[in-house]
Amino acid sequence: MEGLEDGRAALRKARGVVMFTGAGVSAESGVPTFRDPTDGLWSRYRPEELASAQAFARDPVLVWRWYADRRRGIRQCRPNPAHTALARFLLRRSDATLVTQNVDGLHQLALEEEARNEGSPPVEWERMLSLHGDIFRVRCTRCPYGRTQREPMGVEDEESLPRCPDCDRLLRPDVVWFGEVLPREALEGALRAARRADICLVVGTSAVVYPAASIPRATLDGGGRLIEVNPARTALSALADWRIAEPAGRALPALLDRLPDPTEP
Ligand code: BJW
Ligand code: ZN
Repeated sequence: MEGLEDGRAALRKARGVVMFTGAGVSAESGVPTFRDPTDGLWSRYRPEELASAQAFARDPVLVWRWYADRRRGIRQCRPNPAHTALARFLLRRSDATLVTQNVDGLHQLALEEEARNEGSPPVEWERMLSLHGDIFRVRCTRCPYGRTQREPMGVEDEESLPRCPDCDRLLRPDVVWFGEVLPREALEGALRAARRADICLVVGTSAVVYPAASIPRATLDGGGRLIEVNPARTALSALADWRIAEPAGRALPALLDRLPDPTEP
């Protein structure tokens, strides 16, 4: 794997590592990406046509059916070797931060499982940051009501749309749509960690959606370097110091496993 040995050497020496992930890290778990070609049910829509408040206002049944389908699919999915390698690295390296754009919860699941296997305490919240929300949470479109809801939802028509138990308005997925602001503390924490990091490891993202895509750029601005893991070239490839053009589930265990912790004597 080209870039692998140099990438490992750079990670071994680095102080401060940010791992920035997108949909590609979950592809080998069976979660569809947003912009790779597919022939699935939803392939004729672009994400902008479904993931926005305007789309929801226009056709809440269509948007909720998309989310209900995705929730059903993701519920069957398990973390893959890429999630596990990232979780182990995060547990072993106190100078590492994981920043994800994904809403599928698979990083969190892998982290819980690895922490349990290794008998480690959970990582501090500021080292596992989700920028685009959680597909298994719902919140009210009007009042502060919100909760985690993992059970399947059957959405067929207007009448079956989920409604707020407090004010009866429509509930929506607790995710960040186009035109909406990202959770402030998570975005600020991610940018702060990225500016300080020697290395940003970018995995499975097309890096076209902002402000998330400014995270690897913050590492470059701070004088750090990029490692990209992605079978396809992206908006960031020309800026990467090392590129590993392989699926994440193959590349990440080879890149991250058994790296000594430079912060330990
Ligand atoms: C593999 C693999 C394997 C496959 N291994 N790899 C600056 C410039 C231009 C535009 C803007 C800008 N700033 C803001 C904007 C507007 C907009 C934006 O960025 N638009 C661009 C698309 C043009 N941004 C926003 O609106 C954001 N909000 C905002 O800016 O607020 C401020 C504001 C408020 C009010 C007015 C004005 C400004 C919000 C963006 C929210 C994005 N939300 C979504 C949906 C989340 C909920 C849900 O899941 O439904 O987030 S869209 C979708 O894209 C989702 C993803 O997190 C995000 C990124 O996608 P990702 O993860 O990169 O996936 P793909 O499919 O694109 O790529 C997959 C990659 O994996 C590919 O490269 C494959 O090759 C690779 N791969 N298999 C490794 N096995
Ligand atoms: Zn409400």
